[in-house]
Amino acid sequence: MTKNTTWKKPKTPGNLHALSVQHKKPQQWVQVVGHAGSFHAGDCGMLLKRFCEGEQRCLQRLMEDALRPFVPAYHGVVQRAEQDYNMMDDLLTHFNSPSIMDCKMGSRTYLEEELLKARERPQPRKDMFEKMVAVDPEAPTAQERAQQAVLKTRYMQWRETLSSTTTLGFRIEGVKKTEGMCNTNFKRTKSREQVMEALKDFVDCNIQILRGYLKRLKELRMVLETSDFFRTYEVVGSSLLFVHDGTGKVGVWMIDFGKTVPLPPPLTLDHRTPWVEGNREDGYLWGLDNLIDILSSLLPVT
Ligand code: I3P
Repeated sequence: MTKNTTWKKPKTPGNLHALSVQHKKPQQWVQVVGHAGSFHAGDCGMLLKRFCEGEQRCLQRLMEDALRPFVPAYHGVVQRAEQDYNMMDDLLTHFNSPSIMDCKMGSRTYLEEELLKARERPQPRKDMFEKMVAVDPEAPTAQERAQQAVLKTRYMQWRETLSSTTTLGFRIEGVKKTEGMCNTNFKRTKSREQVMEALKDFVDCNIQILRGYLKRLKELRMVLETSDFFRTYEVVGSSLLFVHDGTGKVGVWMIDFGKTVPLPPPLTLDHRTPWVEGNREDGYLWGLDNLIDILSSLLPVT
C-alpha cells in the first residue's frame, strides 16, 4: 500500500441501511461522458441512446454471447420525435446515489478504417484544433496552426499519448461521485501514479468497494478470454462503466460499441499483442490487465 493512505473500513450493514434510506430519491440518469444529446431516459429503467446500426449489431450479438452479463440488456429500437434510439437497460437503476466512472479501454481510440479514410480524404477539423489548444497551446504543428485545424486521427493520437491510453491501454474519461459534480478533467492523467490517485479518490479509499470492483473485473477478464464475440471484433472507443453506491453494491459493464467492428474471417485478435497498422489489435485486454494490476496495488498489504 502506498504511504499516507487512509483506508476506510467497510461500513456495517446497519450504517449502510441508514445511508441508503437517507439518500433515497427518484433514480436519475446521469451521463458522465459521451456525445451531448445522444441519450434520453426511457420508461421503466430504460436508457435510450441515439441509434447507431453498428452498435445495434454488437448489442444483438452480445445478447447471445458469454459476455451478456457484462453489457446492458438490449431491447430493440424505439422512435422519439422522428429520431431512432437503441433501447437498453439503464445500468444505474438499482443504485442509490451512485458514484460512476467511465474508463475508455484499449491502446487505440480510432479504427484502422478511420486512418485510411483520413489519408485518402483528409478533413482537418477546427473544433478539434480548438480543443487541442485549450489543453496545450504548444501542441499543434506550424502547419496545423496555419490551418487552425487538425485531422481527427491526429487529435485522437495526441489525446492517447497525453493520457494513459498509449502507456497503460486505458484512460479515465470521467468520474461522477455521489452527489458531486461530473469531473472530466482527466486529459493529462497519464502516469501510473496519477491513475492510482484518481482511482483511490473514486473509491474513497473504501476496501470493500475496491475488492468488489476487482472481483468483477477478474470475472470479466475470464469471460473475455473465452468470448466468441470478443475474439472476432475490433473493440475501439468502448468503455467500462464502474458504478457503486453507499450500500457497498458495485457493478462494471462494457458500454459504447459504436466503433466495435467485426473482423474479416478468419482474422481473430488476442487483444494483447501491440498494434501495428494492419493487425487490427486494440490492446483491450492489455489495458484490462493493467487496470486490474493497478487496482490490486491499491489494496492494503495483508
Ligand atoms: C472526442 C472523443 C470521442 C470521439 C469524438 C472526439 O474527443 O475522442 O471518443 O468520438 O469525435 O471529439 P474529446 O474526448 O477530447 O472531446 P468517437 O469515439 O465516436 O470517434 P467526434 O467529434 O468526431 O465525435
